[in-house]
Amino acid sequence: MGNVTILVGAQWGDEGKGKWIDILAKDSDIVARYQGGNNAGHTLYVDGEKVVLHQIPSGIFQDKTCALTAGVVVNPSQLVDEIQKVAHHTKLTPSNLWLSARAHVITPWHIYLDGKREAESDQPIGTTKRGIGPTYAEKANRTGLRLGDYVDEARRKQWLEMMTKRFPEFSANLKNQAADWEAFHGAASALGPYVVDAEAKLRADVKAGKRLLLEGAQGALLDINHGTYPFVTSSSTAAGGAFSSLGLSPRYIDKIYGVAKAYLTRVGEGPFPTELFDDTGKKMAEKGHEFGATTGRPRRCGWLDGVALRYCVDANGFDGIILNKMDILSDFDELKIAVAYEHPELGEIKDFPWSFEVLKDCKPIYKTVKGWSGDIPNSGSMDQLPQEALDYIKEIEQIIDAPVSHVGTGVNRQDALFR
Ligand code: 2SA
Ligand code: GDP
Ligand code: MG
Repeated sequence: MGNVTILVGAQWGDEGKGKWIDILAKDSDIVARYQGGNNAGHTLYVDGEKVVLHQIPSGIFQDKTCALTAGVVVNPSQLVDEIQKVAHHTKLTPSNLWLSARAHVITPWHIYLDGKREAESDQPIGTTKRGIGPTYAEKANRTGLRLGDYVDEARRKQWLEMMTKRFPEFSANLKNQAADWEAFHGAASALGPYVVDAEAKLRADVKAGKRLLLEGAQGALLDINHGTYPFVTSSSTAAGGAFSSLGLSPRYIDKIYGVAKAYLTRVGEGPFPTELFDDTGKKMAEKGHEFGATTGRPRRCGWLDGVALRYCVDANGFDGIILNKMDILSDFDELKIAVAYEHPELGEIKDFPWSFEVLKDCKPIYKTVKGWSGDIPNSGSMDQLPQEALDYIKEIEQIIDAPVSHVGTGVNRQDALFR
């Protein structure tokens, strides 16, 4: 049996990964992020205080060693701010925070390009405008700036000179966003001591038997290869992406968990067959406080999509689904789960389509179950749930062909039910 556990968002992000990483980190030695950047917003409550983490792994409040590996993109000045933000709880030092020298760096230029593309495109993606896409594009183009080079002043300057030669707009950007560039340069000396060969350190520890927990960001439906392209993020969010980012053999895997909301949300553009535009959708958004944890944008809400979730189970090999925010579904007369789609030309579709052009015209075919009223128990065993909630879970398990292993019942680390 391996000693690496992966926790992946099983929908379009914001399933509650932060809270669950905090819970699962208790039984881990190291927690690592393997993709994404400060587009992520992972919310947890520590002693009643709300903390939103964007780059630091959510295991930090269990005092675990934290790492960002090669597949992550890093906003340096924002990371320095975040290290300061958590300092009153956990002091991060080079011994408990490892930043991969191979991770690519987000610069003010990439943030500018992200905003420009969104503004000029006739099909905007609804990005977080954190420069994520342009930074990964630069990486794929083999002209990116890696963290190991960024913290070396001479190599950082060399990269800037190369960019100035390549892009006439680059010099203007250096001037127009002088304050951002100043913060960018200013963070290099602060981050320098944390930048290491994180992958080599992780490999050594995993081989020595330490338990590693991998924290996915965004969600499997936003995966660059397997998500609802082009309405996706620019990284490999799914379980398969984790090992490539780590430079570790997949043979070390133990468990893969998928976190899913008991309903569904999406922030940004792109098709969402079970989206609700009525009072039921509004009720979910209000009760669930569905606003982006990074941008504050309202999240779109709808019923659980069993077709999409079954696809994610299949594409990630989840051992268990963590069904989160179950408390939000109390006091709905009935609950719906999409079991298939109806397409105007293709008829009934049971498998999640690869094309967003098809997905956008799909109407859900629902299975309706009875809801429950009143609060559900906060902690303990899943058996204590009202019969209707147990029936809802059973129905989901049958539709997605995977077990629900945990249930989320509130924002705190103790708000969790176990099988
Ligand atoms: P980007 O910025 O290039 O990664 O955007 C591409 C798409 O990916 C979506 N995306 C997200 N979806 C859900 N949650 C994310 N994090 C924040 C949160 C979002 C926020 O925790 O709430 O605050 O708005 C996240 N990050 C990226 C994005 O909406 C695009 O659809
Ligand atoms: P992440 O990106 O997957 O970590 O999720 P976000 O932090 O973006 O969004 C999840 C939101 O749901 C946060 O505001 C959490 O505090 C909240 N949350 C997490 N788990 C639960 C739960 O079981 N019940 C309720 N009501 N809220 C939860
Ligand atoms: Mg989030």
